[in-house]
Amino acid sequence: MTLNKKIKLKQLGDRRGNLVAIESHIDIPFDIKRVYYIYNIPESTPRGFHAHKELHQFLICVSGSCKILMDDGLQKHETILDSGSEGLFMDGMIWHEMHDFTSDCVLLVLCNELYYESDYIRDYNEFLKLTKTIVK
Ligand code: T46
Repeated sequence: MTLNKKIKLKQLGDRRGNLVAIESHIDIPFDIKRVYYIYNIPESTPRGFHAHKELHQFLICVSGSCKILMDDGLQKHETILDSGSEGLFMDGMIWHEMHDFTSDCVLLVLCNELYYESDYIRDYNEFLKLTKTIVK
């Protein structure tokens, strides 16, 4: 299974600047139910360190850059998000960490579900145990 599910988004910009539109089931493979964004991250402050049981997300760095480390229990992959016209699709059961946020980073995240803390796995050993019960 590939962990690097980057999707290129169509740039609709012109000489007045950039514009990117994201439509459910056209540009990303789910209905958008929630949007959140992360910004103003202090230097050298990592975030994440969890997996979601079910949640599907699409992450776009609309300003600046950050690194995303993904781990499915078998393999790890790190990627850089640094473009407003490209996003990373992440389905459930991927342990992820975000590192090296630039001071101007704004990480926009689109989700297919509302916020449920019960969907988070915040303990890495518990995550590993659960991945062993799933046939990939
Ligand atoms: C993820 C990565 C990429 C809410 O109340 N509602 C929300 O929709 C979200 C996303 C968070 N929260 C609360 C939960 C915590 O008390 O906001 C607080 C900070 O969340 P957290 O520590 O989980 O933040 P990150 O940056 O570690 O993780 C976030 C998302 O929570 C997570 O789903 O995949 O970004």
